[in-house]
Amino acid sequence: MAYDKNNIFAKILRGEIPCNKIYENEHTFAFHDVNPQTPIHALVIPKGEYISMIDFSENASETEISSLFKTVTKVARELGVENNGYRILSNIGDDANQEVKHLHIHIFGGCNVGAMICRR
Ligand code: DGP
Repeated sequence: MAYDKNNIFAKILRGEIPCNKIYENEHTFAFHDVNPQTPIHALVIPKGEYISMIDFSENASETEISSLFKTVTKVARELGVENNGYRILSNIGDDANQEVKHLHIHIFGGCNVGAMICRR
């Protein structure tokens, strides 16, 4: 599958769609999820064109990879969820119902986020 430059997060990165930005640096961008599932629900994405964690881990530079994970930790701290805890999650592909085909890591917090997997 080729990266779709018109996915919603690519448009956010280009400033074509507004978002509630939390933080950015050379390689990463963080913003609030438009449809929060918990009191704190943030998204951290690489600025590079990576579809999922598979693409990212195989093709991103070491700097991009470390930057993404350091940003997750930084954003969680800035949002005040570090002490009580939070969950990070990344949906990869169809069985995970990945809606936006640009790698993103969800940060859920601000409450007890419940069981690890909700089976339906
Ligand atoms: P996933 O199912 O893991 O691909 O989650 C995609 C998330 O992206 C979902 O929680 C809603 C969020 N989202 C979709 N469109 C927008 C948008 O335009 N702005 C923001 N901030 N979040 C969005």
